[in-house]
Amino acid sequence: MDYCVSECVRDPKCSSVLYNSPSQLCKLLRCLLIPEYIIPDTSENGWDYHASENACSDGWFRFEDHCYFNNFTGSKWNDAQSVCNQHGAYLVEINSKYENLWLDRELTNGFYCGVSMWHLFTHERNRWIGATDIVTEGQFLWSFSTTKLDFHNWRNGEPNNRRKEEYCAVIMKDGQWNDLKCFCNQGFICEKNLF
Ligand SMILES: [Ca+2]
Ligand SMILES: [Ca+2]
Repeated sequence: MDYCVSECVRDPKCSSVLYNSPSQLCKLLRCLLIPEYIIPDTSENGWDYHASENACSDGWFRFEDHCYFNNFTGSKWNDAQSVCNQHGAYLVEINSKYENLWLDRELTNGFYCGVSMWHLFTHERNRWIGATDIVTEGQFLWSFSTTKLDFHNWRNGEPNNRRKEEYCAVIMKDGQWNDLKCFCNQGFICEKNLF
């Protein structure tokens, strides 16, 4: 277990570990497991669990120095922003292809700590992100930072402002972005600083 924990300390993306003493298998995880998400196999088959001190709080995923929360159930874009604010966070602002890739792999494809969580999905796999052009059509801004997009990953032909009523952006299940009507219900991703 000590070896496993020190591996986690060395890895900036590691938040917790699962260690199996019979097989000496060590799994580094990118978030803290919350009890109801721990897969049934783990504790029963000799797996020990250890949480890092430099981890995001329960249910939040760590990527570099930020923590992310994945909402499955769906809200309007404004309500999603409010929920994030209540947690001291904001709708995710995706600043690089690495952040986009990580979000796609960890949060939009149904994995939690690298474990498939499809059974928990109650909503389609779009996630609201913090980009909107509600202020000036065609000029997307990050709503929390009020800055122009420093990175984008629009799907071909997007943003298309379909029917002239699409002002809020989602990241889709393939990691590409689309603009949608802000008042439709979508899942969303909150982001905040780890430290
Ligand atoms: Ca970010
Ligand atoms: Ca669109």
